[in-house]
Amino acid sequence: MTGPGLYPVLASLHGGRIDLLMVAVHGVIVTVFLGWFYLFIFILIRFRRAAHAQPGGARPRPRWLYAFAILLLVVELALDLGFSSPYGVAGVEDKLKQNAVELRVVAQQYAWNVHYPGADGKFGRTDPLLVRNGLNPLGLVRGDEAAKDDIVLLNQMVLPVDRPAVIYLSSKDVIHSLNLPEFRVKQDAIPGMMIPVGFTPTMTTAAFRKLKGDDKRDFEMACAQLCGLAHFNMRGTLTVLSKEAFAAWLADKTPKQEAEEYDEFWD
Ligand SMILES: [Cu+2]
Repeated sequence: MTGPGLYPVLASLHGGRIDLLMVAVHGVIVTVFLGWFYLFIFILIRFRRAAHAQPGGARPRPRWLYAFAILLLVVELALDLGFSSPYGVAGVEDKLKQNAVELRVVAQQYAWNVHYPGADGKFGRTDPLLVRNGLNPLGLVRGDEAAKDDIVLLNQMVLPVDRPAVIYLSSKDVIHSLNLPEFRVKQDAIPGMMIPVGFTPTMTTAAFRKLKGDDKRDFEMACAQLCGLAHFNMRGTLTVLSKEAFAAWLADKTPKQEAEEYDEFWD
């Protein structure tokens, strides 16, 4: 299923099922297409003009033909309803119960802002009036007690391996889409909405690099929704660390460091 060239490397718990779904959907679509196509060809030949020169009058109407058409309709309806159930959102509740890492990702033209609640596990208050590209891209109220230890990163997401993660996805301006191909995660970021996305990384960046034979390779965090002129440039990296390394990284990040990184990017 994840052979070379067919799919990206698989690095999440649920990803195998997404890959299977892709194959299943295409299989079903081909079957339904062939069904309708067969019916079309059959009707062309069976009811051709030479055989039925006069319109009206008694015409052969085989029962099986109706049954066949109804069967196709039922299959399609079942697929439409079945595949449109919001699986991704339903999975989030479970993940939160399993001590998930929670983070916010706020998209904007053209960057990903990644917000960790810090040691207290509480996201600090934000105020749109405080938003400044550079020093305070999310408008974090630094005086707020919950905001003091919050970490805000630019185009960089860091997660621990084998632990569920829940991302609360939103956007500051237009519709973007968070795409993590190796994790089979793709979710639109919509202004005015906070959309939770849950998944569990199963491969560290170190293991990924080894697999690819490239010690600079990173998991990509890309925008999958054409969102403006620099859409192509809206990309970052997702680093997956061992649980211990993640804890150490989190403890090490201070608000001051990240402020300097921001200034460089927006200059
Ligand atoms: Cu975008």
